[in-house]
Amino acid sequence: MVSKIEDVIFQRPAIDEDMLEELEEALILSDIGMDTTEKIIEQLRSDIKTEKLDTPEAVKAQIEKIISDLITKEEGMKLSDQYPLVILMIGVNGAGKTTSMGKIAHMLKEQGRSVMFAAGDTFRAAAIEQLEIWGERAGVPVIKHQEGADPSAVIYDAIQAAKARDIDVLICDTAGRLQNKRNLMNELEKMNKVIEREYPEASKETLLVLDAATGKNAISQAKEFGETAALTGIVLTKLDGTAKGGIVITLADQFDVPVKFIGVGEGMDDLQEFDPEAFAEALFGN
Ligand SMILES: Nc1nc2c(ncn2[C@@H]2O[C@H](COP(=O)(O)OP(=O)(O)OP(=O)(O)O)[C@@H](O)[C@H]2O)c(=O)[nH]1
Ligand SMILES: [Mg+2]
Repeated sequence: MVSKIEDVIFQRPAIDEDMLEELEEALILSDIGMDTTEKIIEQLRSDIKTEKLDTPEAVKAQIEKIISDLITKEEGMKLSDQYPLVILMIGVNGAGKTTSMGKIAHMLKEQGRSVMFAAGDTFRAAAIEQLEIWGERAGVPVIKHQEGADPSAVIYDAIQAAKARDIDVLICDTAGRLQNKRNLMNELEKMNKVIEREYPEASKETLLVLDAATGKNAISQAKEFGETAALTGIVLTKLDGTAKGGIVITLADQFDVPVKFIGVGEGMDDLQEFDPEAFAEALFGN
C-alpha cells in the first residue's frame, strides 16, 4: 500500500489534481473503502492549500497524519483494566476467536493478571479441545461442559469458578456457526443475562473478531454484528497474511467501535495492541 502511495507522490512532477486522483486510486486499491478514501483526499486537498505543502515529503507526512487522526478514537482503545473483567469473543467461523483468546490470555498473564477460559463454543468437541490446548500453552484453566451443552450454562459455571478462585479476567469462547441473526441474538442475550445476573460487579467487553484477509466482508460483518451485540472492541486477525492492510483504516473510520488488537500470526506472541499513530507510521515505514 505504502509503496503505491510513495510512487504516486514521489514520481509525479507536481503536487496537483492529477496527483490527488492517482492517490485516490492507490488508496482504493489497498482496500480502503470509497467513503474513507474520499475523506482522506478531501482533507489532503484542503491541507495542501492551507498549509502550502509543496514538497513530496510534506505531502507524505500529511497523509500519515490524516490517517492517524482518522483512526484515533477518543476513548476505549485499550482493553478495560477494571477487574474482574468478563470478555465475550464473538465472530464468524474461522475468524480467529479461539486463537485470539489464547494470545490475549498470554498478554494478560505477562502483565501479572490471572485468567480463566469458558469453553462457550459447545458446537463441536474439537472446539473445546482446541481451547484446552491454548489453555495449557498460556497456563490458563478451562471451564467446560460436553459438546452440545448450553453455552450459557458453561458461562454460569465459569463465573462461579472465577469468583471462587478470585480470577481477574474470564474470557468466553463462543460458536461461530450460529445459523442466523435471530439465533445469534438470542444466544448472546442469554449469555449476557447470565453474566449480568451472576456477576454484576464485573466489567464487560464484547470483542468482535474479524479476519482482515476477507477484506470488504469484514466490514459487512462488523455492521451485522454491531446491530446484534453491544460491541466494545474489534480484534482484527491475519494481518500478517494480507497485503491489504487498508482494511484497518476503513474499519477504524467507519465504526465507532475501536480496533483494540491486531493479530499478526498464529503464535502466542502474535498479537499487538492497536496503536493508530504507530500503525500510520509503520504503514509508511518510518
Ligand atoms: N496467520 C494468521 N493466522 C491466524 C491468526 N489468527 C488466527 N489464525 C488462524 O486462523 C485459523 C482459525 O482460527 P480459530 O481461532 O480457530 O478461529 P475461530 O474463530 O475460533 O473459529 P471457529 O471456532 O471455527 O468458529 C487457525 O488456523 C488460526 O491459527 C493471525 O493473526 N494470523
Ligand atoms: Mg473457535
